[in-house]
Amino acid sequence: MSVSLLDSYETVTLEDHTLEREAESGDPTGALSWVLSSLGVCARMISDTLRRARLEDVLGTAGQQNVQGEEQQKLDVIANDILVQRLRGRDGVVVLGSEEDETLLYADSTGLGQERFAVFFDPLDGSGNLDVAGGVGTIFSIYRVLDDPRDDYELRPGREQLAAGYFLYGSSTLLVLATEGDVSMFVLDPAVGTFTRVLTGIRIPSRGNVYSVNEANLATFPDGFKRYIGACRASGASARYAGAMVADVHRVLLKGGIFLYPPTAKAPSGKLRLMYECNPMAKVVKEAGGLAGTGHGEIMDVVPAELHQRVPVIIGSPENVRELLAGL
Ligand code: FDP
Repeated sequence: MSVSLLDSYETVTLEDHTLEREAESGDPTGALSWVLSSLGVCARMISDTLRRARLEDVLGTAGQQNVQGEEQQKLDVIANDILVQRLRGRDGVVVLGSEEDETLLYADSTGLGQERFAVFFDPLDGSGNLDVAGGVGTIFSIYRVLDDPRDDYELRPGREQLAAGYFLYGSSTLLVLATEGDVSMFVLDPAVGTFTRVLTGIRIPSRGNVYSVNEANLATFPDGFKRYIGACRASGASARYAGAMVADVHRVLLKGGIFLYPPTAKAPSGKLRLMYECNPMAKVVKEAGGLAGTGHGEIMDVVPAELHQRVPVIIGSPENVRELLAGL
């Protein structure tokens, strides 16, 4: 009897996966796969920088604020530079929108097979966790660009995202990627240097007993949110809050439950940003069978007015989200 070891080497990398999905969708140009592969390289560079941050003394503040008046960490700046430099030179990427940059950036690119993309990102979400080695992430959102974007690219609702997802730099580095009809998860294999697929066709549990919200703000939440959180407490649900949207939504995606950032006295329109935080997370959760709203409609239906727009967020298992919305 001959023994074959081939099965144990049968892995699907990020690049295999995206090429497969492009071929299935009747668009086998490989153009999107090229952009995602570039994001994968950025994430490997950011992950490596994070793991060495304490050793190389790149923790702490950069001594400047971003456009939204938030203190920038040195690592926010490094992660942003990595993404901007690599993506700007990537064939097909013509528009970039970052949390750390005031305005959209335009790149000269012809595009593979004339496919052109706009990429939005939060380079380092949850950067408040950096000094304590907590989970942080990179969130991204990709749109197809149809017209000549130079100087007047029009921001579009999340429903038009072609792909979206996040890298989570936790005990391992992983990627969750949402494309039309699929959510898959990849883990960075540090020995080989590839993102290897570990789950595909992810479905969020229809209900969960975890609620994830900064309860310190409870006193200034609108009444409907207060009542919902009171009901969660009374029902024996568990509270979990890492303080990084990526880490908190990732738990909800896999285990079920709800993640909230309601309007508060300090942030009357909510704190989290539509284009590079809420829309991509909404796409991930919705493609996995969950729901994502603002309290006044679906997140992905919001027509963006500006790059750094904020919205309230209610995201998670369908039964939990419906229960909250019913009481608003
Ligand atoms: P951070 O400011 O540390 O980058 O978008 C920003 C964010 O973190 C989210 O990742 C996180 O969910 C939220 O802010 C935490 O805000 P609070 O400290 O107000 O709870």
